[in-house]
Amino acid sequence: MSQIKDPHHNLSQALEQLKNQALESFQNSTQRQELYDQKVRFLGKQGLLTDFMKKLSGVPKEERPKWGQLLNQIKVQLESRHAEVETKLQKKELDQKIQSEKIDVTLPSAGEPLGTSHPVTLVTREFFQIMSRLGYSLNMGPCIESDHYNFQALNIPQHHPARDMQDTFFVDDNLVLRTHTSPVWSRYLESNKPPFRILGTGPVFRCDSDISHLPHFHQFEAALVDRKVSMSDLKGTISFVVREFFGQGLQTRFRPSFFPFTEPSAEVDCTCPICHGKGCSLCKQSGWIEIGGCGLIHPNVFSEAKVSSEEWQGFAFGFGIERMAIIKYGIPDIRLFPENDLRFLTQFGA
Ligand code: 2U9
Repeated sequence: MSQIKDPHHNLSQALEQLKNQALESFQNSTQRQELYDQKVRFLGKQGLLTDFMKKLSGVPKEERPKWGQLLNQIKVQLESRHAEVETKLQKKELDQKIQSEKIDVTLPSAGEPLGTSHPVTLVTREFFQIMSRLGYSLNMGPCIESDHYNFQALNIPQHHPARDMQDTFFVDDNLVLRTHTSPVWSRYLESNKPPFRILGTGPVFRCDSDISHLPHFHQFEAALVDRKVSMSDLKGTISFVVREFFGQGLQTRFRPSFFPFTEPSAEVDCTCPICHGKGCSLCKQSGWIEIGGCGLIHPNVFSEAKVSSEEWQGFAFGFGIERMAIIKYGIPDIRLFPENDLRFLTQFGA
């Protein structure tokens, strides 16, 4: 202010005071809002510095540029202090935020609930474990299967009435969604030499849906091919598997039946694992429950795969996985399986 001489001494004193007051207000602001209010108060369009400029109308014309320059310097000085304090307050705010949101990464997690295995997986796994102890190994095949492997190679030629029994989903004239896991067999027989013991399992598809049927369900099949295989080998194996799976002491019985790929064929019942033969709602008071089908492999299946049925015989049996789970776990409705409702799924083992 030394360059401003009297007679405007009062004016320059007032300006100095205004500047110091503004610097102090900025400096003392503890919140960004407070700082902003002070900026408006001093530097705003209707602020004290603008007011001051208006007072310069009383200053002689030749001195006005000096005053203009001085006011500008003060404005720059105030803006720079304001920016400094604002940066400081911003940092303080950020530090406070970081402090309040601080996460202790060393704390133990709240924990995610563990998933459980689907009952279809549990049953498949258990059958697999039982059968692998008897020397069987698993073979997989495609879900979209050719007419040849799904039907023809299993003694179900064109126009055979058994094709109607299977409620097939057709992909095109030659491809179907496999209606059973037996095509695994027709493929295996073609390129492997007996003797062997093989399992086939996985999803199968049938155009059928009601309280006891799903259009997409799972089968588990086993077949053994060797010399001098008889029905008694088959019955012994199934009885063993049923007892291992449902519990010791259960009886099995075989009712004559028909499947195109086995001859003779039988349906398999076991004493109801719930009431042990006394009669209950699951077995419809009969004491017996149907669990699957079986038979000795039909000679036509062997000849389709160019295997001599004179030299080799075999047995095969199949279970519906969902049906096994319904019986074992007392599941009331087959439609629960594909729904993926956690209230259902979490009732089963890990
Ligand atoms: C070959 C020859 C024969 C597999 C067999 C059954 C009987 C059977 C059903 C049980 C319930 C299917 O899910 S289900 O509806 N399966 O009744 N399956 S014999 O027979 C074969 C397999 C392969 C080479």
